Amino acid sequence: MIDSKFMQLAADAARKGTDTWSNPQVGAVIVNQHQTLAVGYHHQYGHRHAEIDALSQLDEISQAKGATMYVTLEPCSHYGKTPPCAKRLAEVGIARVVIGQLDPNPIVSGKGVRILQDHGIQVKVLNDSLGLNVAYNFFYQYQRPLVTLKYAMSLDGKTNGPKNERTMLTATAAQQDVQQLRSRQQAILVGEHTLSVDDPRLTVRTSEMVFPPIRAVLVHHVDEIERHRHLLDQAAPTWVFSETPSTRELPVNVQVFTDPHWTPRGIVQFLANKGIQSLLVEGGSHLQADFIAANLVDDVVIYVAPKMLGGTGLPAAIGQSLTAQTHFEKPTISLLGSDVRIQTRRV
Ligand code: AOF
Ligand code: ZN
Repeated sequence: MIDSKFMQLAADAARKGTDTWSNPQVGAVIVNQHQTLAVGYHHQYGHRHAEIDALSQLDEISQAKGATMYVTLEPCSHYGKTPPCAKRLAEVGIARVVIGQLDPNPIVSGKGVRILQDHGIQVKVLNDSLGLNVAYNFFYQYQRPLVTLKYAMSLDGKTNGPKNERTMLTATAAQQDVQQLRSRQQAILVGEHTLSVDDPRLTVRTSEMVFPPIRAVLVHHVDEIERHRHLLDQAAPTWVFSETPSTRELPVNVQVFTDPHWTPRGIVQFLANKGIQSLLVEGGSHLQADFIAANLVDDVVIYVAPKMLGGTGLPAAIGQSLTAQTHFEKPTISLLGSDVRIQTRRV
């Protein structure tokens, strides 16, 4: 009971790390005699780990002696960008470590706990679901990014008006929510039709990110990108999945990956090899349908705007038929202004 209370505090701290890229969000709390002495978290990719951040919040490092650390993820055992946290906790005399979940990353997994125990530290693993690092956990379990499908539609199921022009369906609150959703992704993918109709910027504009999601676009010919100059700016990396190689020099943040037959599975496998843990598929309808048909949709976030478009507007996810229905969990539904947000995960 007491343990889960302090773990919640650590989890709340973890969520403050909004720019951790492929690293997990981790929080740590140092407690002695039921008193919280320090709270820390992993602020940004490449920065110190949560445990070290918490230690640095102590008035005196000697306060760590005999204390309990609550940490949402197993302390690391490896010399990475920083030395192993498990060793540091032993050095400063932490007596007990309560861990939210074991680290699925094979460079750590179980080894952190062993170091702690070898140094006589008492270890307890709660295995409570803290809801942290969903994509990180998924990536190490399935060796591919977690794919989220997102679209906004009208009450009559259309994503665009009949004239093939950009149709703003949702209002401010839902648009802000999309920014949040984007900020939690490592890559955002759109197809050529969406590029030409919506000309999306594919950036996070609500917060400054050092590691913004990669803007990934699937096009027939690489030159298509030239018509969307903002994708060539420095705001984020741009990865172009094209059938043809580039014939001219592109800015350094733009990379072209050529394959005459890119498929959803091919793209997902390619991203997995690059260590990408999360992918948001934003559109359009045909690309979404291809991901559904390939059974590559893990999460969906759908916004329904209280409007009718009628006529011949493009419906959501239209394309190949499925051989079997894909089932999703009971959805979470919320109201954002006048728009309905539906989120669910594959069963
Ligand atoms: C973090 N933050 O607070 C903890 C992590 O690339 P490195 O050297 O920073 O190591 C990243 C790995 O360290 C990560 O995959 C996870 O296994 C472990 N723990 N990482 O970024 C933290 N505690
Ligand atoms: Zn560490």
